[in-house]
Amino acid sequence: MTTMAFDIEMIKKVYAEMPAKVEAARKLLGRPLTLSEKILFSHLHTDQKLEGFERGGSYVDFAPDRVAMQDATAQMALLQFMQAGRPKVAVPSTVHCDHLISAKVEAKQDLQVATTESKEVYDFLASVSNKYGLGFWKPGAGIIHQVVLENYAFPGGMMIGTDSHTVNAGGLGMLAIGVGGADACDVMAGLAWELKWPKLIGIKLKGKLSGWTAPKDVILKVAGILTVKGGTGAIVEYFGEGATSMSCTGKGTICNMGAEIGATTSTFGYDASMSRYLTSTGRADVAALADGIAEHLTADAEVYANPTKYFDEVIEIDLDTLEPHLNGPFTPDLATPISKMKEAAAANGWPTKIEVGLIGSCTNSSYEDISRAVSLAKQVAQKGLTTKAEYMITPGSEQVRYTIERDGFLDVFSQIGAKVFANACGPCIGMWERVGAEKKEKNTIVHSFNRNFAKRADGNPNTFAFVGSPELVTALAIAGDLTFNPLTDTLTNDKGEQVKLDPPTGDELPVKGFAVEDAGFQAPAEDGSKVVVAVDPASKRLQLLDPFTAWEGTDLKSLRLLIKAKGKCTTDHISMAGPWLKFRGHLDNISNNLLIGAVNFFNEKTDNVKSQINGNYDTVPNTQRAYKAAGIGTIVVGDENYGEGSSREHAAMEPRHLGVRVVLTKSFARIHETNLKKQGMLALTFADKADYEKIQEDDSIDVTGLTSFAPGTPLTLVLTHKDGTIDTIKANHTYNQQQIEWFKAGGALNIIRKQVAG
Ligand code: MIC
Ligand code: SF4
Repeated sequence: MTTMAFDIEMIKKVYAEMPAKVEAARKLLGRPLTLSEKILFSHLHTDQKLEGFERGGSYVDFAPDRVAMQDATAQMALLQFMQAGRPKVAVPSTVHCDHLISAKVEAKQDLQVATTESKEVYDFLASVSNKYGLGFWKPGAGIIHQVVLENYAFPGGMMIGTDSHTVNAGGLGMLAIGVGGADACDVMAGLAWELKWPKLIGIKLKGKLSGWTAPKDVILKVAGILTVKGGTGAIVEYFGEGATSMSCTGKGTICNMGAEIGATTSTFGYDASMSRYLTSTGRADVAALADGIAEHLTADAEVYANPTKYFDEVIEIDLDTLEPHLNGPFTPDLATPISKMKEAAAANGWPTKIEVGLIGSCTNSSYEDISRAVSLAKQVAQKGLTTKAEYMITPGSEQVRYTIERDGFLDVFSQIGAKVFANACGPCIGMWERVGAEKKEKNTIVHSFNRNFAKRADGNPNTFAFVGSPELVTALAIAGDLTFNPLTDTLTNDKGEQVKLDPPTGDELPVKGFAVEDAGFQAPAEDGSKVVVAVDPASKRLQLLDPFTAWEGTDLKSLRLLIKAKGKCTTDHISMAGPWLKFRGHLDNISNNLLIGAVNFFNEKTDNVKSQINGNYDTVPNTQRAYKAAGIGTIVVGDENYGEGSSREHAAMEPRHLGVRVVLTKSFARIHETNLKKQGMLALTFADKADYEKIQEDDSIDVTGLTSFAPGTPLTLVLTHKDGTIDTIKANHTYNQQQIEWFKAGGALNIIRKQVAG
């Protein structure tokens, strides 16, 4: 464990400048400030003028303090960074190897397989890190967001990360925001990072958590209230007695899963729980610095006393009465309190036998989580029970894994037949070699992860996945029954008696402190100029990037409809993970998964669309490749919240690479919309959502108004239908002047390249 925090000088500088910046903003606005505003205002880029920015309106340039990337997105981010022509990253940055490790047998063996299979990619990431001055966390070190929380996050800081769950660091009072690799590339290259000034949602946590209710239940409840798009464009700031009485890692869980409501990020004000966590993870120095400016690391008192005056929306949740929840299946916002599960499962025909319970992941693998789950696992032997479902654990970091092994928790889990997988994403991202999944049987699993979109964990579209706290998942795995309510129901033990599980208990932090032998960190070379980064031109996994072509300078004529996607179309539907993760560094190869999960509106099938070249139905990638070969541009049409979920910019680069010109939807998820713009695509929304119905399968579509493309001016789409009739519709966009330049140049990277060359 480190005895001094990484990048302490940078933290000192942020703290030294923060009070004056906060004061200037308070003076300008003439009112008390929320925590989110304090952090935003104290991270304006030096070229950004201080103004009273319009929430949900102004585009503002920021200077984040650090960048984090995980292996599945870092490849593309760093391939782009290598084109920027800089010798070193401009801000502290790290790479974390966590997404490419399969969960099959057990940690050690699985890790060995991964390091062999993905050697080329790991070597690439390690050498790029070494060359350009990035910290490198080896496979097995842990999941990015846990490692960041344990080592890098600090109250009042601002960071970006190429993963939607970067927001986890809000648990330590940061503004941590998920972005695509192109955004990370900008910041690492020393450029400003642009974000629309967010709206602010305040969530007051009344009362205190107790018994079966866990931090996870707060965010499961919030997701039920706000839905998967209710947080779009907003920062969520939590406060109240329930917030300060909760552990720092519990706050992390809440912020982490805030990605599932589309929020830009979530955060909590600095408090004693954060100080305890910093100290326990070897950063007493950061805690001391934070204590020194504590008043600036939380909102002004008037804000939390009168939240409706300062937030755009305020939600109150009473933790004293909050029930444990299960969210799902197939979407993280379908929230059911455990007491209602029996009814809900019966009404919806959800299979109630639980096959597998899985705990861990980046959002729920803290020492506290594990210790509370262990308190339930212990009761299995004590009360003469048997665990009915399979049970699996993916620890979030080597530090946590080592410590829970030392403290005997892994032994307890092994007594209930648990499998411990590598400290990695594993089943959460479809890297789960689940026996029998290929049979596509209808079945139910429960897990403490974030996402439960169709096919996500095991590739089986008939797996009904429900999200719950690690405690509830453990109780349900013991019972083997989705409708079991541990608060009221009993289980039959080996003597035939009816027994109840005692509510979970645990330790917020290890009493004996954290320990670890090899945390898995590799520091970069002081001078990386001599380090050579080699990419084999014959590689199937890595491919250097060619610049995309610039806009041709005219309106787009006779685009063909590639697909009109029906209903939910997440980034998992657009660019599936799991088996495809291995191609994340090779744009052409990964493009073979383009939109294979999206449902075609016209035949309700996935990966089956009509080609207007020959009238035949084929897969989406084949059809699009044929259009590309014929030089025909295409358009993708989508429903609400298109591109929900991940930050993976592959979901924007693949259509760009294969010749899609426009993505037209009812609405977008934030990160995906930015990713499309960055890659030089047109991301448009229906001015009238009902026009979605006007798009027909054989349409030829013109996009006009591009020669006078300007902020705030809608574009016009002319739909020529097969029978010769024409519909003219309006499409809105959110491009500002700079983003229009990206479109014209054929992508933001082309502009950076030019700046470097010139
Ligand atoms: C996810 O949870 O969906 C992922 C996999 O971590 C993604 C990143 C990726 O696709 O590589 C995310 O959340 O951004
Ligand atoms: Fe990994 Fe899952 Fe967390 Fe994404 S949500 S970073 S896949 S553990």
